[in-house]
Amino acid sequence: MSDVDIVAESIRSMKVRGARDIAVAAALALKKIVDEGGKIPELEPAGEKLKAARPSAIALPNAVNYVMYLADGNKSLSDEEFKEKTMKDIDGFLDQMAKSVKKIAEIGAEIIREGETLLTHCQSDTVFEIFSKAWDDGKKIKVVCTEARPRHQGYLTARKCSEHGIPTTLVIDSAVHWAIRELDVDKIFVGADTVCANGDVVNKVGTSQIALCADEADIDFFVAADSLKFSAESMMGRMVNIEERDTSEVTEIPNVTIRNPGFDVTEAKYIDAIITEEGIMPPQGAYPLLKEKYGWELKG
Ligand code: RI2
Repeated sequence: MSDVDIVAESIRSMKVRGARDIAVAAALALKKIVDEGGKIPELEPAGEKLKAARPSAIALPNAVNYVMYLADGNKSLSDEEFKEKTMKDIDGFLDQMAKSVKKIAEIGAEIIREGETLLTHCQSDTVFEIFSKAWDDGKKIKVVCTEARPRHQGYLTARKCSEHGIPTTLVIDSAVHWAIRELDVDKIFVGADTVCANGDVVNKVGTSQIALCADEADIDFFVAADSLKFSAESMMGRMVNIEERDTSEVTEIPNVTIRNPGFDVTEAKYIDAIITEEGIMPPQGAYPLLKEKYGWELKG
C-alpha cells in the first residue's frame, strides 16, 4: 500500500475523521508526495484517490483541488524550485486553515453569554474551539452533548469539554427535545461537512432533527464552518451525495433492512446563522460569500 492509499483508507474507515481533519490529512498526504519529488502526474491520481475516500464532506475535495491549483501555479519551475515553493504554499494553506478556526472561535465565543447552556451534536473541532474560547474568556457555560450513534463521536466531544473544565452532560440522541426543555438549553452549535450555495447545511445525521427542535423551542441554531466547506457545486442540500455507511455499524436483525446514512440536510430556513472566519452571516450569505471569495457565480 502506498502512503496515499493508507491515508485514503484511514479517511474511509474514519480512523481520521471530522471534516477539517480529513481535509488537513489529504493536504499533508499530497505534501509528502511533493517532498518525495512528485509533481503534477503523481499528484493528480493521488488527489483523485483522496477525494473518493468520503463523499459528503466538501472540505476534502476543496482542499485537494486547492493544493492542485497551488501545484499547477508552480509547474513551470525547476524540480527543486517546484518542491520548495509547493511545500511552502501547502504550509501556507494549512496555516490559513488553523487561523480560520481561531477566528471562528473568537466570533462564536462572542455571541455566547455568561452562564448559558449550549448543546452540540457529534464532534466538531470548530465547535469545541468556540466552547473552549468562551470558557477561557471566563464565561461559566455548560455543555450538553449527544452520543451521535452509531459511532459515538459525541463521546469525544464530551470528554474534550469535560477535560477542559466545562461542566458537561451527555444525552442519547433521542433525548434532544427533552434536554432542550429540561436542561434549559439556550443555544445550539453544530459543525458542518458541506454548506450549500442556498445555505442548506450537510452535517452528521440527526442535525436536522435537532434544528427542528430548536425551531420549536425558539432558541438559536448556529452552524460553525470554515469557508473551505462552502460548496459552489452543491446548490442545495438535497443534491449532495449523502454517504451511507456499512450497516454493521448499526445492528443486524434477520429479514430487516438496515439503513445507515452518515449525514442529513438541515434546510437554511432552520439555521439562524453560519459562523465563518469571514464573520457571522445568515445562511443566505452562502451565495454572496462564494461569489466574493471564490469568484463563483450562477450562470444563465
Ligand atoms: P469539524 C463530522 O463528520 C461531523 O459531522 C462534524 O459536525 C463535522 O465532521 C465537522 O467537523 P464525521 O467525520 O470540521 O464524524 O468542525 O463523519 O471538526
